[in-house]
Amino acid sequence: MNSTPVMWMRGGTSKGGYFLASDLPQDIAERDAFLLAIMGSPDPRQIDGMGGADPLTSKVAVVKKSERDGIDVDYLFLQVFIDQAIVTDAQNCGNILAGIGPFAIERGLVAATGDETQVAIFMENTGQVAVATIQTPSGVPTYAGDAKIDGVPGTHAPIPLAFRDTAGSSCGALLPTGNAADTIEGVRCTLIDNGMPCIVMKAADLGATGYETREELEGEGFAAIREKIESIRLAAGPLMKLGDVSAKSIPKMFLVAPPRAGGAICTRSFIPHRAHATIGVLAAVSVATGSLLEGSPAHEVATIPEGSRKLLSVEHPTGEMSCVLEVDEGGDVVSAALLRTARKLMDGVVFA
Ligand code: NQM
Repeated sequence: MNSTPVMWMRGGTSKGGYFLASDLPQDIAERDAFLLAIMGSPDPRQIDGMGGADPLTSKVAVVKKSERDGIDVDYLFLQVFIDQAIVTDAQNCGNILAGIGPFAIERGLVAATGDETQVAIFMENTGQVAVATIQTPSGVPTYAGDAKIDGVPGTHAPIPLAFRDTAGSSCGALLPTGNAADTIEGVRCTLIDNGMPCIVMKAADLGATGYETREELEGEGFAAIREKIESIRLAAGPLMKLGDVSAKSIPKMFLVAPPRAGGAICTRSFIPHRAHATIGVLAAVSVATGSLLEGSPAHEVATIPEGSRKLLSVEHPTGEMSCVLEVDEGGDVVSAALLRTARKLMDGVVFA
């Protein structure tokens, strides 16, 4: 296969190619070879392809009409590595998820139902469901609007995302070790999965402030801390029931610190080797959930609002992401809601 239809979209603070499943090779090895070629991987600059030499812009969504009860479309997320010939479905992506509803309507998989259209999306990577609400004032998605998300210039149409029962998406349990805190390589960590497997540590315990810029996190001065973070990640993989994670993009690594812009907690994340410019969606849900757990490192630095419906502003390098968590009587998080935006950038044909 040499070319195929694609829509290139920004989803939240990420960007990638959105394909109909029927437009890609059904054989997985063939599909992955095609996706590596169109992105220009492996090559640190991805100069011969569409990828932006950043894990946040080397992403793919594969979408099809769903045959599941009550579900509109099935969404498979694929991370295309930049400098290695790896395409992985081992992680989900809540930012790219923001573009799935508009893409599904644009491609005729879902009919618009009025000014707003709800799209129920089965996330194939983790077997869970998200509901996106898309603005469809004249029967087609509109991307223009007043919603602002940090990390994206300007304002766009709001796309609220709602999740239920995301605990244990990849690790089988919210806390795969059963503990709010474990000590790995001498550092207290929470190993948690409320939609995205994450390891949460206090920045101070690693000799960081937790307020560094993305450039500082990726700079020479942070190399020793990055090395320590990677050895914690490799040790934690099997404890999180993820096996050998040396060639996987999970778990994601978080340094947390007290909020300093009126939020609930301040975060810096590695995904897992490059620093995130903002924060992942399901990663934010997982870290926010971790901050509610007594005895966790995140709880020690977080400012948690009262009540069963908690608005947690998760600070990140370029602003914040607001997560609304619903907590049941036992203190367990049962649902999460976040605001994203998306934008159609290009609709055409891509060449391998
Ligand atoms: O955690 C990047 C992103 C993500 C993931 C990554 C995400 C999520 O921001 O749901 O959105 O962690 O690789 O696109």
